[in-house]
Amino acid sequence: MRETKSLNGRWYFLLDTGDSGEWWGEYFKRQTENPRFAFISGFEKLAWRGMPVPGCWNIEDPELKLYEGVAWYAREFDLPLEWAGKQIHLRFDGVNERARVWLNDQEVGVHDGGYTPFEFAVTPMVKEKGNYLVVKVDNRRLPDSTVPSPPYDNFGGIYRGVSLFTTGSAKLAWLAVLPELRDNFTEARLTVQYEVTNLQEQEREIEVIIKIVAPAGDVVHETVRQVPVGGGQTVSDQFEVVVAAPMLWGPDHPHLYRAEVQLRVAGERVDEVAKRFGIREVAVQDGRISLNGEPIFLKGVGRHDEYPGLGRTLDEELWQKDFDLIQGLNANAVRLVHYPHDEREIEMADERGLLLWEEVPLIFFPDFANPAVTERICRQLEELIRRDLNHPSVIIWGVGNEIQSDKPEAAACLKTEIELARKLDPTRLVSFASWPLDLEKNTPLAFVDVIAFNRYRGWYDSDVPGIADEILAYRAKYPDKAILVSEFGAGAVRGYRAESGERFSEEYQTQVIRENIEYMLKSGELSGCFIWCFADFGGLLQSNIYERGNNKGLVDSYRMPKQAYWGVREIFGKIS
Ligand code: ADA
Repeated sequence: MRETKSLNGRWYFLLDTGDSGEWWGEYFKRQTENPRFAFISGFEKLAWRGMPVPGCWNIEDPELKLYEGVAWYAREFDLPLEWAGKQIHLRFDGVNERARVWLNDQEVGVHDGGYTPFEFAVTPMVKEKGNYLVVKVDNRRLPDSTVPSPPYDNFGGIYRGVSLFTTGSAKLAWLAVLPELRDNFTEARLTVQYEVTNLQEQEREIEVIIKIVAPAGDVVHETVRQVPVGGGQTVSDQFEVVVAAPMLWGPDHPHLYRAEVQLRVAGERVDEVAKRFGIREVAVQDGRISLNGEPIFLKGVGRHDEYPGLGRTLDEELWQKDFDLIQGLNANAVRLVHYPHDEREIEMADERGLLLWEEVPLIFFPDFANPAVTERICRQLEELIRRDLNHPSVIIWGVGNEIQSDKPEAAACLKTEIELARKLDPTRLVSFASWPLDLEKNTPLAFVDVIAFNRYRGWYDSDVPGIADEILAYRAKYPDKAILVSEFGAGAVRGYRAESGERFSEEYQTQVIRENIEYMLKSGELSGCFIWCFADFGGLLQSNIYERGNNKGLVDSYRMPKQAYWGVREIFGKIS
């Protein structure tokens, strides 16, 4: 019953290198009583230009390739006639990195964090015709920033979709279904959590009808609850459902259940939402990751959400193609680096039975002495977990990458994040991709379920066979935790072939990956490994005569396989 109108397309765009746009806005407003006129004349005076939404400004204009700063987006829109009397909501799927939004000259709200969606209820300020929407986007690295300039590009802009949607007088604001398996997997207890928003001013009783629909389409459970909600308030509620003989989700059988929710007020249907979820158990048992009670070895790659000429604005076809290529490697797992990816990717992984590590953008050397860093990253972690709680493909929350976890302030941030992740989601594993630091000093490892470390033996470091002893050292210190190598690999220029095994040749890349996996497996203690990385990508860190960006991909940036792609396909094919 929700109706949607896309606001994607060509928007007005204006660079604001001096961050003076808000001053100009006030200035134009003083010149006219009519804010729309002020906005339009502002367009003309300031020479706005066009920009696609979704799109990354760094891609659309080569001169903006390295631009980190403020820019303005604006567009006009009318509402469909049949939306009269409905509640209207405005949704952004992703704006990097801070957004401030105005509709018809009224401030709608702000959002901080470049990779998670956000919504605003806009009914009081939206009109049938001639609405103007203005968004200030800022991707500067401010003191509380959690990502450095390298190792990947900071694509700015409204790079994921924008839309309007309708509801009736109440909205299902959120829904999560968390499974717990019992009695040797013959029974699932589902904790159904949800939030309902009353969009009217007076308190009302909202009837919530939730159906659980099995993969084959039969309704296995129905609950009706009466929830009193104050005017304009959001109320959370939860209850439990037992499902007998559940069809478990797994790589070979990605069965998906559905929770169908309907809200009614005085008998009238006011909102309706369906969310898919899976029933499966991921755990660490005897130092190994297990899925539905069976140990599973993660054969994975790290993947950036990036494509030449598109930046982070990929589409359905490209994601499907990437996942085809990844599954063609005989891989069963993907580490989605180094920030929350588009939710559509997660849905595809659910459908394909791929296992995911998702992570927040916390890298290298943020200023952990600044408490805003921990607050910001925790907010982003919470938004990611709330967005993806229902996706069975997600098995690990990654709370950081190569930060100085041997230093007290970074360690404290990780601890806070880990506690938050566990509180929000007791059903998944928590980890972070560590540097290979002194084991005694790397204290946050004590808090994770899965020890994960990035290690480039054969590339930045020597002694490939030493990876086995390194894994055993982690095992000796942490007998019960699972252990993963979260990054390893080597660079290669596609087409640069050298039998003699020179660095940056396709042969050398294949050899480094092959040897690393051989010695990792010799340790006998590993739960999986993620090759760095699936595809070549941009970024300033690596720039030399062989690469501009990072060419450790098994495929190049246009997804053309290198020799290592076929090598890994063979190696992964032999690991059960
Ligand atoms: C780090 C980082 C990756 C990648 C890698 C490399 O481990 O986590 O993002 O840049 O270095 O290729 O050197």
